[in-house]
Amino acid sequence: MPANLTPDFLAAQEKYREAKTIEEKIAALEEMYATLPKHKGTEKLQADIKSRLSKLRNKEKQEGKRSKRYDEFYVPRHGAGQIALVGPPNSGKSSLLARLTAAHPEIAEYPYTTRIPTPGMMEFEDIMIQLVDTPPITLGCGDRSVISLARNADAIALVLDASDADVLDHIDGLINDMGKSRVKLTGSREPADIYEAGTVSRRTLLVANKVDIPDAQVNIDVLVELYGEQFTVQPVSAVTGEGLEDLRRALFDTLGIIRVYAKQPGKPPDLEKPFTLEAGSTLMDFAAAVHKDFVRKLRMAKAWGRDIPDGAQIARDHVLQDGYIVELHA
Ligand SMILES: Nc1nc2c(ncn2[C@@H]2O[C@H](COP(=O)(O)OP(=O)(O)OP(=O)(O)O)[C@@H](O)[C@H]2O)c(=O)[nH]1
Ligand SMILES: [Mg+2]
Repeated sequence: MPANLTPDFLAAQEKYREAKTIEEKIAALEEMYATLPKHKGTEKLQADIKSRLSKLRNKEKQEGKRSKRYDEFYVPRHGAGQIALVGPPNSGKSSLLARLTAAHPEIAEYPYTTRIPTPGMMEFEDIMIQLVDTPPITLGCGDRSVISLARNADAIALVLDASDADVLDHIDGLINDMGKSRVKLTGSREPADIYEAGTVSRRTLLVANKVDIPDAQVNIDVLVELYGEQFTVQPVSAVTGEGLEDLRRALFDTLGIIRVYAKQPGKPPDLEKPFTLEAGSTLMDFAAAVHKDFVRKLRMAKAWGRDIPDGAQIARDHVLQDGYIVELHA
């Protein structure tokens, strides 16, 4: 590996590693190529990037030729994160999307109403989170297109009809079907790490909908008993609105992100538009998000947050918390 790779290149390489879709991979490789110093020492790397790019472009063309259904199941990510609402027929996925966002999905008392994914933006305090309503998953049939959408999302909300006597079969079946397609559902308390080669983990929230129906509470008690250790179970009613505000926060928590507010020296902080970072991010991750030049130029930083004295100077590897205000000095 040539020693003189620039921070821009390394940042693009990191993007490539994290890229989930072909489009994201191509964009990251193009950026890697553009930021790679072109000299004899990097010739092999240049060739390697070019060959990966051409393979991915071919693959993109091939997939473009597939049916329209494929495209309809790719939902570009917007806002601070994307959460797929997944579940059995009639559990209330579309009703929840309609309640939490400005989207107008079709809602009906018969099953299999939703045919294609429908996105909507949910406000949570000062950020927007994208929710994607999906067609129902029929147990055992492992609908590949919904599962691959869930795999591409940042997190998953399993929407269950808590009043349904078969709710336990549904959750077992969903976890099983996802597992067969190599998507491991993890609770919000576990690290969302790669589980094993070829398998991705996705943080998952269990949404127990229809709590307004009298039979629901007994089932929720059993759900909490069996799955409450691993997953957060959020009771809600899309009809009465009970639990909806708690659901917004639970969805935010499931994403595993923090909000950090930038402050320029001598000016008040920008409390309107936080940066969103993965939980566990450090000062340097924040600096890179504000501007790539800060990765090289940062001299020191002051911060305000619940676990530190006001304006404390923090180290480069200091782990930031949700709500931090950070002042970077170049
Ligand atoms: N009582 C009650 N009914 C609900 C609730 N949420 C949804 N429903 C009803 O359940 C039925 C199905 O709702 P949808 O939102 O279409 O369910 P879905 O999961 O999107 O259904 P598919 O698209 O077929 O998978 C509709 O008749 C809704 O009015 C709820 O919290 N309480
Ligand atoms: Mg629906």
